[in-house]
Amino acid sequence: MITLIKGGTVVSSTGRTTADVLVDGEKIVALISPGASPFGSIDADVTIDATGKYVIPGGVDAHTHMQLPFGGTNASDTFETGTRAAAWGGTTTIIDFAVQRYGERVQDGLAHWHELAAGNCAIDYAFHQIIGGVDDDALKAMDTLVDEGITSYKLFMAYPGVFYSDDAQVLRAMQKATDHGLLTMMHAENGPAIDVLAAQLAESGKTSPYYHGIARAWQMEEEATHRAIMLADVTGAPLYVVHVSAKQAVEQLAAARDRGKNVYGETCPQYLYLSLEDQLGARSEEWGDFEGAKWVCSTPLRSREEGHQDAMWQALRTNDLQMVSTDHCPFCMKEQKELGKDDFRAIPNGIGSIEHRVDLLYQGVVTGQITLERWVELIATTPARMFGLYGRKGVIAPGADADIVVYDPNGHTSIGVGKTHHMNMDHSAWEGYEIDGHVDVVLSRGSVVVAEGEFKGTTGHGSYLKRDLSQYLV
Ligand code: DUC
Ligand code: ZN
Ligand code: ZN
Repeated sequence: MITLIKGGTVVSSTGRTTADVLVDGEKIVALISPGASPFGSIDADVTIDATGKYVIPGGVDAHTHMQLPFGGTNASDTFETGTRAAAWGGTTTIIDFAVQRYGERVQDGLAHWHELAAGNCAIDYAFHQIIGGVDDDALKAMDTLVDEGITSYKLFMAYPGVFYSDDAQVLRAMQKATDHGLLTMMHAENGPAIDVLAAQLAESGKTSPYYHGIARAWQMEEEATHRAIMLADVTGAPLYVVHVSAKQAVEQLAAARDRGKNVYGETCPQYLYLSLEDQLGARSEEWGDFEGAKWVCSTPLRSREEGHQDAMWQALRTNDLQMVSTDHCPFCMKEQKELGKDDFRAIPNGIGSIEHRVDLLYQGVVTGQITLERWVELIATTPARMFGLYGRKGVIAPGADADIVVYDPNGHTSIGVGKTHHMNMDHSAWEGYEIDGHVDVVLSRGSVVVAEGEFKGTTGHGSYLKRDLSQYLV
């Protein structure tokens, strides 16, 4: 089956060009300059007119949590609903987190994650491994992760009693990671200190969602980021800090990078657009000031007055942060977020954004915060390179998988007013956002999965991707 995407502006992380993109089956086979086809006229089975539009590699969201067990419930998107929503939003690959908790075997956690995902995904998927209980057995299991196609794993310096690793455990895991070229991903917040602050706030009657962010002060993120960098340095492990939200944490990463350390960081749309002040002011008829629960996530939203959001944009420009993932971890307000109605500590942590990441980041192009090329780099190319998928994903080039988005810069997308999104949530954290731009057509391995305002994909089309080592190892 031959597909031709005609007349668009093909945008890569390094430039843009007017070209037709020729797809044979699941692969891109050529980029053809206008009037320069070496194949003569092409008799395509499917022709997609991209005139006036951008043709970009499908988004790679390297941080999602489908069905994550958290706070006595599970993230509300399944692999089926979450990957379908991803496709709607121009994301064609996710890297989700297989879970191991203390006392569980890593192999069992991973096998369970394969069971949840296999046959249910609309787009391709890969896994990182959460190691939520570093013990001898878990360390031994890390020896075989690369063979499973899992070349990165996540530790938590937060959530004591759930996923938490103390410094000794972090150190031992990082030592093991250096043996195998695994990339260490770190949730960098000082969990034990946060839990004390959170308990003190709750005991003094400060129980609304806003206090989640007060307890998880930026100092807790800066301190843990610094500690993670030092532990990584001592072990020689490369480090990737997830969901960076505090400008002081970025300063720690930038300072380490300036010293030549192999450290990286991502931020998420919520830390670019939403603030602690927004959360304090959130009210609705249905939920009163509990409305702010829709924005309870960790790391938390930060103060706009303190300039954290501007600092995240700046770091994306200066490459002190290298990419943008969602940390997609949706919970409904009813029966899920409302578990913490009387105590913010019981609100399941997470925001659903998988459908909106490509659009939300494109607003950075519209407002002049980032270039068109940097947009592609942040949402597709660097995630693919960082997590061992580049060549197949993250690029429009001969030999790559035909994961392609036709993006209309003159289109418009209204988010979340009523049920306008496709994530399995009863609300949207992005309600009211008006987007300049629109995801028009999405291809996943050569198959059209979104076009003409319709989902045309199939559950089960998505394949498991065994990943190579990160290209950022030195
Ligand atoms: N942060 C969240 O907001 N949700 C899931 C886990 C995490 O670290
Ligand atoms: Zn985390
Ligand atoms: Zn996460």
